[in-house]
Amino acid sequence: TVNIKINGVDVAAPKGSTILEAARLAHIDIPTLCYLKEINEIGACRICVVEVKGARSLVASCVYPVNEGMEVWTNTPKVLESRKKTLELILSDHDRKCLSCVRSGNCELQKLSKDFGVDNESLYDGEKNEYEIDYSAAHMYRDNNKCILCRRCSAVCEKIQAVGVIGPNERGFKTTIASAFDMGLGDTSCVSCGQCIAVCPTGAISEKDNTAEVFSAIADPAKYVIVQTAPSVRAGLGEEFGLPIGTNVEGKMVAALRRLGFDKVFDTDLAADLTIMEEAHEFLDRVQNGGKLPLITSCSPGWIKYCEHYFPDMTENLSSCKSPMQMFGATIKTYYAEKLGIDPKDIFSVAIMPCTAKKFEVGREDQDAAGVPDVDVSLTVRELSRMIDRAGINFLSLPDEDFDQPLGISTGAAVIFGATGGVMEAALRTAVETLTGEELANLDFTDVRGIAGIKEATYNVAGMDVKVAVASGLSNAKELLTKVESGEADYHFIEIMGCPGGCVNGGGMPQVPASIRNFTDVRSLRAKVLYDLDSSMKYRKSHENPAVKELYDTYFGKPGSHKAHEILHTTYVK
Ligand code: HC0
Repeated sequence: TVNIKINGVDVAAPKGSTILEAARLAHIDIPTLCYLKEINEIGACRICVVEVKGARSLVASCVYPVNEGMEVWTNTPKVLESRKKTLELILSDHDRKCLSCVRSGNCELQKLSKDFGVDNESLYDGEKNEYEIDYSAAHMYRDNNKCILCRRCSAVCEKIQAVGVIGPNERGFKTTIASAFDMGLGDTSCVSCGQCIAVCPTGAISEKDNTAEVFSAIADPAKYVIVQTAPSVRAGLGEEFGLPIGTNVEGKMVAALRRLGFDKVFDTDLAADLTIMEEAHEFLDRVQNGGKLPLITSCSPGWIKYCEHYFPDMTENLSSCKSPMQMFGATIKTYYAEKLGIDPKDIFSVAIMPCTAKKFEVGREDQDAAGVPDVDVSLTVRELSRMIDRAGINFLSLPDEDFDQPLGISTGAAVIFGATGGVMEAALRTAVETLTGEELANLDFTDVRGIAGIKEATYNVAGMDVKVAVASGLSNAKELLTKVESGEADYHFIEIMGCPGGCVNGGGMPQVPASIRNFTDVRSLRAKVLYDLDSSMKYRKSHENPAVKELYDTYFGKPGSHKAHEILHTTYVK
């Protein structure tokens, strides 16, 4: 350890710590703006400056390492004045329409301005840049008038997602975050993962808001409006209403959706079970009949788009299964429409997802089993919370309610889809029992759990060594697939999720400010909600789901049937 003094108090910090990290040990939060741990450590914005005895000027605490005997002051008038001035300078080229901003109330710039006593936002006004808003992408827009050039978005895009379609253009006062040649984002190979939205401190990047369409559909007496909710939504929605990260709000979420006026509130988890039935069948079929291996999961639309753009030769490895969201939508507009005697055109199908790429996915080709889109609108968790607020629903005081039946029945295997490794574990539970014909003694495949970017395991199943791998975050996917392409690795089955940690850390989840994100493992806290649910559920294997059995008995026949293929499977483009 290294012994230092912060504001006169002795602190022993691990060697190699930054002043920012050491200050946390002394119960002092130094404010940051550009700093994102392991993603953007550039010490550029100067909000985190502190005084260090003997240093010629204020230092950026996010990148400055501690040394034995160092003396640091985090809140002298000089420090506080410097932070205030930095904020005033940022605001001098910021559009400041805070009242109508999508981030009003959880904007990091707004909070810092208040904390540091900015009392004249226009103090340094002069020439101002004016930018057109970029609406060209299917899932989001970029408003550079609100961009503070922190580079958190471009760092996550390039380093974590290996996509790199946005970055700084021009120099000095003219610097903007944009795509090469100022192309619209929709014209680039952006994969719609939304990780840039998740890390943006201001309202410069946001999902396209589709809430008005949903309010209209609910108000239209001619529409039968059905909503489904993804596994991770229950593990994140509570944060929007002030609950701690890692709170399960499944019951209140269902109650809120019912009060918003949806005709049926169903669970995407049921379709996750259906996906496992189809995908496990596909896997066994490929193994037994010499099909293309490794089989790679296809439920994460950001990953699918990445594969199509960056690994086009591997699209044949992708499972032909639609994602659970799309399978659910397709089942609603075929099986359920028939059951209710409603024309699928009169059903409006809404999905609540922790994902922005799902907004792109709903419009993909070959996602319209009944001749109309399987899913009409996909909303992020943030949009759902906006709807709940707008409708005046007091979320925290709601009772816990259950999903509607029969399409609300699910299993533990399904709910863990939201965490990296969950789809693999769910598939193994079903594939192993199918292959061996015996009941598993232990359902927990712990080797594929946890937030490591790449996980590998080998399981001996009925005499065969099955090699599996799991990757989340697209730079990890790239690393894994590069090894597969070169022949360095030979797996049978791979799960890939576009976002690091899986859907629990999706681009459509509540935005967690850097002040929390830098010191808390948000992914694990949210994933724990799903694993706790799994271990408490009556059914923990997809093939045990009674609603899924009923669907096969009365409609699809068996996994991999012709009808299942027509409705539940899809194709890809190279
Ligand atoms: Fe996911 Fe899904 S698990 S992609 O991460 O497979 O978004 O939560 O809904 O479709 O089920 C997201 C989450 C889903 C789908 C499921 C899968």
